[in-house]
Order: sequence, then C-alpha cells, then structure tokens
Amino acid sequence: MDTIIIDGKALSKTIKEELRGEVERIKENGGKIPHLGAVLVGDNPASESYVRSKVRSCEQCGFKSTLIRKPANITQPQLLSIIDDLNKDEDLDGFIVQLPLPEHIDEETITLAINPKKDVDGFHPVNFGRMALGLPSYLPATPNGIMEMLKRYNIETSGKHCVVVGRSNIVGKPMSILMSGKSYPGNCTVTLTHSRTKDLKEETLRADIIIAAIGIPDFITADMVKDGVVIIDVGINRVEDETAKRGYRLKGDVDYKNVFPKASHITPVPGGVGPMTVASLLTNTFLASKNEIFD
Ligand code: L34
Repeated sequence: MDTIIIDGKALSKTIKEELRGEVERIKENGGKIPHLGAVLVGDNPASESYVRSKVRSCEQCGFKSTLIRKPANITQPQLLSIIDDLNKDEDLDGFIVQLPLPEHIDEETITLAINPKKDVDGFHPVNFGRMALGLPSYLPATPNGIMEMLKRYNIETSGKHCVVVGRSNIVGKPMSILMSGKSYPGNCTVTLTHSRTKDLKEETLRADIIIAAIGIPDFITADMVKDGVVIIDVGINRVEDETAKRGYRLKGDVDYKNVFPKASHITPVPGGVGPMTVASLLTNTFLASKNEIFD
C-alpha cells in the first residue's frame, strides 16, 4: 500500500500564510492586529523551544506577541498577579501559560485564573465544557491541529473506529470528545484507552484511526495495527542519541519505520502534530482578536 505522509510542517506553513493574508487585510482596514501573550516559567529546554516557535510564528503571521519569562522560583501569588495583569490588558487578545509548571505551582489554579475569553489554549473548564457540548469555544491546540490535518487530507472519519491512546486533559480526553462529535471530522465510534486498559492490542487492532498520545517512544508497534490504519502520532519524546547534533533525537509514540508500511496515512515526528499545535494556537488568537467565540 502507498502510505501518505501527513505533512504537518507544510500544512502549518499554509495555515500561517492564510493568517498572514488576513492580517494584511486587517492592517489595510485599520483593524485590530492579533496579539498573543505567552508566559514561560523556568528553563525547561523543550518548553523554551515550543514557546520560541510560537513567538516566531506570530512574527511570520504579522501578529504582535508578548513573551513574559520568569524564573522557576516564582511564587504562585506572583504568577497569579501576572495573569491578572494579562486578563486586564486591553490590547492582548489571548495568552497562554506554557506547561508544565514547577512542582510548587498548582496548574489547575493557574488555568482557572485565566479569563476564558483570553484562554486561547482552550484549557479553562468553561472552554472545555463548551467544547464538550459542541458550543463555540477555543479548542485545545493539539486536538484542533489534528482535526485540521484530518480535514485537509480529506480523511474519512464518519462511522470509523477511532482508538485514542492516553487520557490527558490536553490531548486524549478532548480528542475523544471531538472525534465522537456530530460533524466532520468526527462521527467516529471512539475508544479511549489508557494505562489500565486490559488488552490494548485487542483495541488498537480494531482501529481505523489511532491517535497515540501516551508519551512513550515506539509504544505502538506494527503487530498492534491493522492494514490501512490512519496513524496520528502526538508523541514528542526526546531520546538520547550521541550521533545527533543536539545529543538527542525526537521520537514519536509510534514505531514509525515498522508501522509505516501498514498505514494508509501517518504523521511523522518531528514535522507532524507539533507544528500543527502552533498553527492552531495562532488560529485561536486570530479568532480572539475578532471576538468570534465570545462577545
Ligand atoms: N500551555 N502548554 C500549553 N499549551 C500548549 O499548547 C502546550 N504544548 C504542549 C506542551 N505544553 C503546552 C505545546 O505547545 C506540547 N506543545 C508543543 C508545541 C510545539 C511542538 C511540540 C509540542 C513542535 O513544534 N514540535 C516540533 C519539534 C520541536 C523540537 O525540535 O523540539 C515537531 O516537529 O514536532
């Protein structure tokens, strides 16, 4: 079978060019330039790289961006006070607090402090709840990026069996809701699997679409998938590699090399879901600048 590689990098570039065009029109008409804020706490190298990519992408689209960097020893009240300022900043359309946060800071408290109208990550319970009910909301960036990939590659989802591996609040759980939703891409029969699933292979072998978001390199192996499966690999695991320039290599949750020949479509790592996460964040920020989700 000829496997189609879902090129997230190229797709994110297309989406960013579309946004850039929109921003140029806004500039001509003297409208509001989209403005994204990002809070980065500590110096986790992966977080730094993702946030850098978000800021750079804002520049590419003609958006304004504000990056706030704070040391890992910032207190929770100090961080909450920054969020309060960002909530009140009238020029700022939306902002994110990059996760993970240091141990002494409670992520739930932080997420709850963000004004849902500015929650372009879609992590606040108001947005999550609206998403679950099928109401207009900021969709979480990674799941939304995956929906966009399925759409732009015209992948049939209606009536298909989708197996989601991993139940995190930011990927697995929302993904299972979106894929079972009553519109395209969706209308799937969804199985949400996790660490307590009894026979995972039995589940994945029945899948037409597998969304792997478990955070373990090469977790989904060729014997676990059927021919013609659509593979969406959310994993971005850093594995040591002395021969690599940076001393590590990025690996997905799927054993790409061996699963590839069985798949009808597959996302690579890097260059798959990761860049789409960034593109979706920009789309949400654009919507926020137009007040399209909330008024
Ligand atoms: N608040 N925290 C908040 N919002 C988010 O949406 C995120 N996420 C996840 C981690 N924490 C967050 C991201 O931004 C994951 N994530 C993310 C963003 C971008 C990329 C991967 C994950 C990405 O661009 N990945 C590239 C490779 C980057 C590299 O070389 O390290 C790729 O091609 O997969």
